[in-house]
Amino acid sequence: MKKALITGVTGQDGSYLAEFLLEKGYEVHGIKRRASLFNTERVDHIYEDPHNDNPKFHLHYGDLTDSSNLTRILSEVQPDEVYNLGAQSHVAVSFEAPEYTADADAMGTLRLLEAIRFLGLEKKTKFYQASTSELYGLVQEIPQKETTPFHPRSPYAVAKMYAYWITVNYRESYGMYACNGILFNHESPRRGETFVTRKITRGVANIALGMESCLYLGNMDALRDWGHANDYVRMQWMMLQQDTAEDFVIATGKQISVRDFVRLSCSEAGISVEFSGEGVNEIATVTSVDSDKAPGVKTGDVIIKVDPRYFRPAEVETLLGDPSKAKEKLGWVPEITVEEMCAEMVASDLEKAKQHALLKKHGFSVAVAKE
Ligand code: NDP
Ligand code: GDR
Repeated sequence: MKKALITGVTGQDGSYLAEFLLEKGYEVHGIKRRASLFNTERVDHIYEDPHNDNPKFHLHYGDLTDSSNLTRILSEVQPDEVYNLGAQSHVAVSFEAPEYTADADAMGTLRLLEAIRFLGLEKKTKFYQASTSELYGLVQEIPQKETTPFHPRSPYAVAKMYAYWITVNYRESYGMYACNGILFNHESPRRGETFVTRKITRGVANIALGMESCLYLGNMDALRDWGHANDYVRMQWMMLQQDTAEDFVIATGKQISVRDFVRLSCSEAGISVEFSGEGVNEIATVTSVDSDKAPGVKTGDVIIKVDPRYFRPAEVETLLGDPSKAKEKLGWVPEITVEEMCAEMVASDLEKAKQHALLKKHGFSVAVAKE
């Protein structure tokens, strides 16, 4: 039985990857951070009581900023595969916490690689690094592929650039099977609530059911190549099953704007909107509504506004990936379209909003968290 160690197992990708590997018959170990509240919601459904016989899913307390902890876990687990998905992964937050972001995202990757080497696991343990389309930043070529030069535009992207190159360096220096998946944005109902797609599907669902009246967003012109996390974790595993380690771009090859993602989400919730105004004055007004689906909204309501606080000091305006190499060499193609993904996310958030609305109706106080 193969053993995998996943950093960031409590995150969006970590939870899908853990499910995927358990289905493949792996013994899966994940690193979770200590928090003052439970933070394992995304993996609770696969949690196994450690008192059970022969559990296949194990959680270890740890942190990418603590090399002694990483070395001990690696030494205990002796994994065949390490998936380094843990990171301070929010681009906007990286401008607020640049040093911590560098520590976790850049140095954390080095700590893991060095622990593998120090423990003499460099010929046994295959290493996957969660690299990102943010490396392309100020894009030098459209679409972006494995050979496109990098120009990172945030402390997050700069930290991830170090992680990218240190992974390449350990491959070249020590013959380690270490590779980078350069993944473009990927989303799901498990996406963190402050990333734009989930912020939109959750906001629109709450607005549809009258739990919120208006959603505030930043740059509506940003263009992204959005795929589904489930398609992308499959590729993370495929990258470690080759004879030789190589880096791959993972993307859909299609892009839409934040504004279009708003339109799609509204339409899934039974709301048609029209955008007017420009820049900070842009708004979306309801032009028609299916009141069975969206009883909390009426024609003429302004449900989207721009708040410059969500603008970034340096923005990545456009990203579009070319996944040809992944298709040709690994036979990988994404199976879920952005429209299908958006429908799944809106349906899931409508379900959550309905639960909140029901509690509210019956007199329970419901606080809806916001950033
Ligand atoms: P999430 O933000 O959902 O998950 C990040 C995970 O990392 C969480 O489990 C988090 O723990 C954990 N983590 C954060 N800081 C530390 C730390 N110091 N030590 C240990 N663990 C830590 O990200 P995604 O699942 O979306 O992304 C997975 C990886 O892929 C990340 O590295 C991200 O940068 C990268 N990536 C993501 C893309 C995307 O579109 N989703 C695209 C390209 C790359 P906790 O739950 O406690 O916060
Ligand atoms: P990104 O994702 O920065 O691409 O990083 P995010 O969803 O945060 O932003 C995408 C684009 O939408 C614009 N935007 C807003 N973003 C947020 N979060 N909130 C808003 O209100 C808002 N309004 C407009 C942003 O400016 C941006 O242009 C994600 C993360 O998962 C990274 O970890 C990963 O590496 C990259 O995707 C690929």
